[in-house]
Amino acid sequence: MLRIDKKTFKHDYIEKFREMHGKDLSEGTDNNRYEALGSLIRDYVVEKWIRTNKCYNRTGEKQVYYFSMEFLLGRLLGNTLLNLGIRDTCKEGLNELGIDLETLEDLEQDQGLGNGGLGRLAACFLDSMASLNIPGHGCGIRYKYGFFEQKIINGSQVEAPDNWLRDGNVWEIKKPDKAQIVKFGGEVRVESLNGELKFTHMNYDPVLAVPYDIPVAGYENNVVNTLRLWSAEPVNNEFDFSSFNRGDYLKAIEYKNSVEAISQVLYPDDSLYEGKRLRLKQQYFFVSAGLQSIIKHHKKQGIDIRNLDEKMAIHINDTHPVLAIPELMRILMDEEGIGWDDAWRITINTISYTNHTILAEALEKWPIDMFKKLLPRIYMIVEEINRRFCEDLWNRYIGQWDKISKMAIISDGYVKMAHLAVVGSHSVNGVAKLHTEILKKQEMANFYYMYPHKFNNKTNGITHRRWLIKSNPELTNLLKETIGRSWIKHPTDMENFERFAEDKAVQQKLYEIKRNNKIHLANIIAEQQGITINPDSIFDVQVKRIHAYKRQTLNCLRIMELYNRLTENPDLNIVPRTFIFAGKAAPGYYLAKKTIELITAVGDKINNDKRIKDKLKVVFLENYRVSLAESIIPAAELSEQISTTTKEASGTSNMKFMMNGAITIATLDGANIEIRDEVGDDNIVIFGLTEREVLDYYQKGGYSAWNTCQGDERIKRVTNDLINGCYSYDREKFKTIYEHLLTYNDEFFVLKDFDSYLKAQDRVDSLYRDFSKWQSMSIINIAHSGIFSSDRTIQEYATGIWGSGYLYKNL
Ligand code: 26Q
Repeated sequence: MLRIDKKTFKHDYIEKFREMHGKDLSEGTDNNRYEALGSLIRDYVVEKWIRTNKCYNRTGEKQVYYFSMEFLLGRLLGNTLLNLGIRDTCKEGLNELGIDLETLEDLEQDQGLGNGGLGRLAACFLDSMASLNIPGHGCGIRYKYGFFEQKIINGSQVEAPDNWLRDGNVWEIKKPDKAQIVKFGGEVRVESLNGELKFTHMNYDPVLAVPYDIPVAGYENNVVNTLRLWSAEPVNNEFDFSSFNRGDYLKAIEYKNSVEAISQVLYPDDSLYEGKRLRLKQQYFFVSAGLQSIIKHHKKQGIDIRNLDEKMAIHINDTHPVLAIPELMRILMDEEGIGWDDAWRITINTISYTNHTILAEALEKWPIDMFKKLLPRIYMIVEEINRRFCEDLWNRYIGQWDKISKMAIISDGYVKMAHLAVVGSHSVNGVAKLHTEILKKQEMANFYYMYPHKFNNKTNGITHRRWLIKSNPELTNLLKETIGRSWIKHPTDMENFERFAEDKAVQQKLYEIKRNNKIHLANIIAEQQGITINPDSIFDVQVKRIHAYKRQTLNCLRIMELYNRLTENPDLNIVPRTFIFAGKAAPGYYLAKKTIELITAVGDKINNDKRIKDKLKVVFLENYRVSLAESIIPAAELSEQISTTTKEASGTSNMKFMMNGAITIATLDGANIEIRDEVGDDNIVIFGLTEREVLDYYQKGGYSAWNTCQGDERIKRVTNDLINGCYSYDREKFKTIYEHLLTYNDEFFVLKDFDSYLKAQDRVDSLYRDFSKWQSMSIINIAHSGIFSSDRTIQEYATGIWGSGYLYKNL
């Protein structure tokens, strides 16, 4: 914990402000004030950072490196203050200076270097590693433009660049002296020297990788770990304008642009995987830079390179950083002179891999030609890994050519990254129990049969520091008042809260807290969208990336059905509801963009229909991001987790909602199953096809969307409403959605689950009418959410995969 008293803080702050802005505090803008505060807090952190690093060097404990293309951190100020244990001091100190801390916190741009779940998971993991005293660091790319900014214009998504660095970034420190060279293209010369092969990479295009370090402070434990993000720059001597003639000058500019393109922008996760050369470049760029710097660091610490696997663990977040496997082999063999077998042992022992999806169309594979040209030496190594692996397969599965070619790393003209990840690592994990079982039984069955010891489950988690303590301070206080503080360091102690499930006073308090959070969100909605919503209606929320498998359409069709019932019978007795949606569609994903248009069109119609007396409101909040999620989730009462069973690997927003007291309506998919197991059937609302039923349809066929529609008047009517002008004068506007559901026999079973979903929603309505029942459900959900803290997840990774952590108790 940082020991700073209010007086010192105020003094430091005033000084910092003057030094930074060359004027007095009273003359500054809020932005000036934010910058000075951020910069001061960074200074505070730096001291602990230096101490932490010295300590790591002194004790030589195993270091964990989490490699990820995405880190979706959101804002850092509030959480850093919280973890340093000085948020209250600063808040009071600023107050005395006439400054509101929250106003300044709201000025910080989100660091949005991720698409969604996978990137946010990486951010939660960094927070948990630091908080659990684990020497764990992030390695990724410093994209100049993060995930695009979403605007809703005339009901449709429009993308704008996310220029998050425009006003600078107080949290990063550029480290030019730690820059690395990454080599692309060219060719490899192979020579035989004293009977050994020597590989020399020639005529390559060099790129300078420059690191920017961001401190990751643990919760009240003095640990500060590092997130290192790499930025691509031209190598200096290649870009000396004065020595170029005109032709070379243009070439030099081209070179500069092509280099800078590497860390220019984050790729959006598209519905269909496309092998874009620039993305492959990004992947090798950060993996190579990261590994080079890690190995140099360890050598400087005097460790024997042959024991590298005892001193570091490298985790790869999905296959995106899988080139870490051949790159580590390259460094060990070509630069350190180690033979293949030893290099392979070190590599396998070092690398572990998490799979985040079973959607076959999302699996990464690269055309051989592209791969070979861009990364000639890495390709040779992958070829050799593949050759040895296939030799193994030939010995095991004599004559089974089909199986061998299915499992090969290189086949059908492609390099298959998931296969490389399984073969080149010692651990492969899924992100929820069901997901891991499906990997073992279906998607990776062949690999599981061969390497059963590699496969394991690590159910995802979320950091309760950001998603409860920081974002829901009133609920945090209620927990402290009722069960004390132990849950903050031991989140499963939240179970003690269950004792209050039937306590009327606590129920009432919980209700009031939720209502305050709802009013706060209602104000944001009024300000942003100009829509007035009723804080006494049920806040029914689905916020996540827009994707067919997540089935926002199911939710939307059900709203349309309810609306039909209400227009026929305006006195229909339902609890008023506000449906809240938010989420981004990949720019090239037509159906997802149409889904947004449908939601906004349904909203326009319903919100302006006087007949239904404000019983329903539909809101689509623009530009979903971490900071917006922090306002939405504490206000939610119903959490929509309605993906087609088997498709959502885990989900993590489901855990955030639960921790904030929302009741979940869900299919038995991903981590929803584990949430159900925790709270019991009475405290969650489950509907829909089971895993078995879904897999049977996929394997044996037999689903007819058309017949399902014909057999249900409600479905007939709502699907017809998509094309009869009900929600748009342009009858073609939602035709794609209609066709996807009916003509193409929707592979996500929206219509099949419709009836069961409606019944589940009716159960929600009647549960909500019973005040005491609803509050007690909410309490039970909160009480059982501790297991979904990413602290639990990280503890499992550390002991089960990385073999790290338990030292550094007393920094
Ligand atoms: C791939 C190729 C080209 C461009 C983009 C991509 C790409 C980028 C991001 C592919 C996938 C992603 C992200 C996937 C993701 O977020 N998956 C989610 O991971 C969460 C954390 O484990 C799970 O909870 C979710 O269920 C899963 O969907």
